[in-house]
Amino acid sequence: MRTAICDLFGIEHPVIQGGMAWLGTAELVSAVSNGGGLGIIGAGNAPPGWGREQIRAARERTDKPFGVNIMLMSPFVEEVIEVILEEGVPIVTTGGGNPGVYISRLKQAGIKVMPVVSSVALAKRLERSGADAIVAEGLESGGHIGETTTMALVPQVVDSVAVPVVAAGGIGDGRGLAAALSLGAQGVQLGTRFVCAEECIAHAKFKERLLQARDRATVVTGYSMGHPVRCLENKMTRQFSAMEKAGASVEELERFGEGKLQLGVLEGDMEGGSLMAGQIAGLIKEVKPAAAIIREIVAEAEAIIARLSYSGVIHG
Ligand code: TUI
Repeated sequence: MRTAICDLFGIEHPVIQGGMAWLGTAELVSAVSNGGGLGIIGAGNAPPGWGREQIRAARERTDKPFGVNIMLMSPFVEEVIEVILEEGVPIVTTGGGNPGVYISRLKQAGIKVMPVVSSVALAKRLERSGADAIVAEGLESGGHIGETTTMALVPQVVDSVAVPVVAAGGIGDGRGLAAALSLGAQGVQLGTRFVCAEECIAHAKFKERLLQARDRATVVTGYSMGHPVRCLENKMTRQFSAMEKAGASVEELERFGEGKLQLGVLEGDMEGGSLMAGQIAGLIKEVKPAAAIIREIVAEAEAIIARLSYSGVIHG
């Protein structure tokens, strides 16, 4: 399947892997890119040396394009950008903040920049700053989220910018891709579904939790800090919510949260760790190779589009 996003990034299918902290490693990224999608290294809060290692390891595993996600709340943003420039990474996505001040530097180096946003206002501002495309991410997503659903946000962003838009949040299969295209998006970004890729280094217990998850498995904590985060509900989210209810300060909450993501997703502590995941977790039924995930999503979307066209739903 070919869309404007495929031409922009030089990829075969308009399926992008979300830049997941600790899980967007060379193994997953190269598998997604080799499968015709776009793999994204998740720089997260990791020190810049980690990102450099992942970039080099991904290069050894694929000749296809891949990108790096800059998490703008990281203390290492400047250093991560230096690494990206030094290593000649062709594509950058951003999350968790406004990347406006960094865009011109990245663009001057010939890098394609695609910020992830959760509002129309920021999408418009970043298009003016030179963004090549925009990911419109709804509150169904895992991790740090905004306040608008994917269904409501995507068409509003599509109508507000001229650059291609990618839909994210609550998308896990070909029905989601077909829906996103119907909303005017040129592609999709998936995180949770790719956690259940064979090549993802997530702890086996986390993958198993995702396979067991139902529609209401996730909760959002962190509203009191102005920094809502969606995770699978567990002891850690219940403790976090209790602390928020008791009026804990932002510093206390930040201290409590430190290191919890690695503890959960890498070390497999299913109750003490943070298990960031989106609402689509309940849809995921098996672990399979990233390339198979992409192939199935695209085939399913193409079949849906053909069926709708044939029955006259689209071309009446
Ligand atoms: O960034 C994400 N999702 C994330 S980042 C993340 S990192 C992390 N968080 C806690 C502990 C450890 C690691 C986990 N999930 N999605 C993209 C996204 N960006 N969603 C919403 C936003 C956003 C929010 C505010 C973008 C811009 C923004 O701007 C505020 C401003 O300054 O205008």
